[in-house]
Amino acid sequence: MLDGKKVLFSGMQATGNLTLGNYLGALKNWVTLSDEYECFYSVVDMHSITIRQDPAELRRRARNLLTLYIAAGLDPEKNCIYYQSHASGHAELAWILNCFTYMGELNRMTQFKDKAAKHADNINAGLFTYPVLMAADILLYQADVVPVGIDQMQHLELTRNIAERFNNIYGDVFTIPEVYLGKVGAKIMSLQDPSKKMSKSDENPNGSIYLMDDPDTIMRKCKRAVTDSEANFCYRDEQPGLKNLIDIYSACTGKTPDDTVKEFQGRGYGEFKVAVGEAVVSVLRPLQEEYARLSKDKAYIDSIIKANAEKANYVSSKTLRKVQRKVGFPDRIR
Ligand code: ATP
Ligand code: LTN
Repeated sequence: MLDGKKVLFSGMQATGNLTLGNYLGALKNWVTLSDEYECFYSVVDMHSITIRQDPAELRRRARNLLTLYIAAGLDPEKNCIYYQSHASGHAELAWILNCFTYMGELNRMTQFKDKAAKHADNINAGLFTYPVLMAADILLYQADVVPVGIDQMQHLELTRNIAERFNNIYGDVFTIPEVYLGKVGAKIMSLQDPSKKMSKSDENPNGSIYLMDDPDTIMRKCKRAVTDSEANFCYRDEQPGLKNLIDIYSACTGKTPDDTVKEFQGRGYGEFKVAVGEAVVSVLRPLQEEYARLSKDKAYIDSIIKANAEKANYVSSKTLRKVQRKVGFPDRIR
């Protein structure tokens, strides 16, 4: 609890251009939940360097992402929107938690296996302990809830295990966080290969809709989306391409998949794809306009970065000091 409200933590990496999957699976839920919780939304730039980055590019993308959080509708006066690297407690707690995490646990992480296979020339220790830094992010703010897409469930489970292990030894230090998955949109698939999740690091740009794509591009990608030849309008796993489009349409319009099936039953896939494109365009247009406006206001964004870094440090240092005492680090002399 913070100021009488439950705490929410989530973050995204500033690697690549955000996709509709990131928006529907994560960002959109963040906005919905932001009134109810005391929220911390981090641009997790420390996680980004587990993959080699161009420094200027990383700085630029991190700022763009932070601006995008605000453009998506998160009020930075109410929500703590900040860079992970501006709050030193993340790294300090991660070190301590590393000492409470087993190699065997980290070895089981599927994201590590995927990323290690993709970047075989740079399988660094940071990539391996990535989930521990993520656990530190969450536990540092005593988060009750963490909204993420399905792909992050395994990391959340590990976070809970580490927290419970620590609490069993030292007493109730950490809040055990719950995952929050949206009803639709928790796993948006590639438009070109519906067996793969839509991902910002996909080499095929036609598989993903990027949040900054213009309306023509969005429409073209939707029209070209891979579907089946059954021409039978059903919401089922055997028709993954169509199912994905139904998820996208439903998440963008606020309808349920059942309602969407009823609405388009007996109409052609072609007509449905146009409706999907229109629904996506109308969700993204206000976001793009707000982003363009905010990007020009350097002084405002700078003031948010400064104020929220202070808030993040203030809140997180409380947990950090408590943990340091528990594990036996000497008290500071004032
Ligand atoms: P990368 O391709 O660089 O691994 P990514 O597109 O998978 O990136 P992340 O930065 O790992 O994105 O994820 C940010 C947030 O978006 C997370 O909460 C994640 O669960 C969610 N997310 C990512 N891809 C999807 C998707 N296809 N559908 C729903 N949610 C997603
Ligand atoms: N690992 C996440 C990003 C992330 C995160 C977090 C999400 C880092 N720290 C804490 C939620 C809470 C990802 O790759 N999407």
